[in-house]
Amino acid sequence: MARLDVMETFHGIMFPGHLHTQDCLQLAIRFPFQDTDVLIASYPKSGTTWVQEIVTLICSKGDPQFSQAIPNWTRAPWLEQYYCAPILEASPTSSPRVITTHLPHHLLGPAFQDSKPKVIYVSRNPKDVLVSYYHFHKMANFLPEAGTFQEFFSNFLEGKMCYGSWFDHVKGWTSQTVTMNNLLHITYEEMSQNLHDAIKRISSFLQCPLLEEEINNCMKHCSFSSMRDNKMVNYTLVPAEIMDHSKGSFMRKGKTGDWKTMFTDEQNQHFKHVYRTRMQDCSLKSVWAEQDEEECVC
Ligand code: PPS
Repeated sequence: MARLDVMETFHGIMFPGHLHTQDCLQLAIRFPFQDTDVLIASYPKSGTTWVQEIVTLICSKGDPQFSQAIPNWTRAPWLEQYYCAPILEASPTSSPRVITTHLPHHLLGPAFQDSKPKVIYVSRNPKDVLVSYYHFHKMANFLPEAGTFQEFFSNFLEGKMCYGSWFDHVKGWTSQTVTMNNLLHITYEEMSQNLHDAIKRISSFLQCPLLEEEINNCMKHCSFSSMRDNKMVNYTLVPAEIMDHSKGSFMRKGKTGDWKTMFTDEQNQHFKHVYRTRMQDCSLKSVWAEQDEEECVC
């Protein structure tokens, strides 16, 4: 399926036609989850692939054999992408199914009515999401043209992005932590600051406790450098006409605070203003404190 120039609009949200059809999006929002499923949910560029790797490694007690042999999109397929159903049909029934999604909660929530999969929601400082997404648009030929950074910046704040608005996505999923005891919210920043504790938190949520040595093995194999060199996760297996590897790397920098290399002071002030306004009804307002500036994103 090429459809590199096609965009599908579903419930008012744009999805790349290369990976999504109206039919597979419809199927996704009615997906019959099982209580044993593990669902990784995120807005793009928030640390999705990192959590896929962590969950794979936790399930194999730190042994990298599986994560180094099977591409991440096969071991943790995106629910809304057209190839998901056949992959899940072929997957073994003994281990938990690991499924990924970028769908917003308001679209996927109804699918949880009859089941309680374990949901891990990963979020990231939106300024770093914006910068990472901007660079990804330059290499991913299935996404619209990035335009100038200023144009991309404005589109991001207005929610004119594939997979919709960052604000709606994060508010929609994290507001569920109050009622859904099967939802773990973790941030990219927590994983960056203390990967050991993040792995421990995820493994205990998955009820898969690990020995110290197993945690250390997980840490080793999901470090930025290990993942950058693992072709099952660094997207170099994707042909150049789909991802132009001469224009960038999927495993780009893997840092927190990289927005500072791109944002002007004016953009930063504008971002903070929009963030404050859009997040005023959200308790997450001050999660992304900028340690080096001792300044809060809001
Ligand atoms: S996607 O396209 O939505 O699946 O992208 P996603 O995986 O959510 O986000 C990609 C960014 O995550 C970074 N990344 C990591 N950072 C630190 N450590 C590890 N192990 C790691 N794995 C992935 C990746 O580099 C992208 O961020 P940027 O800022 O672009 O480098």
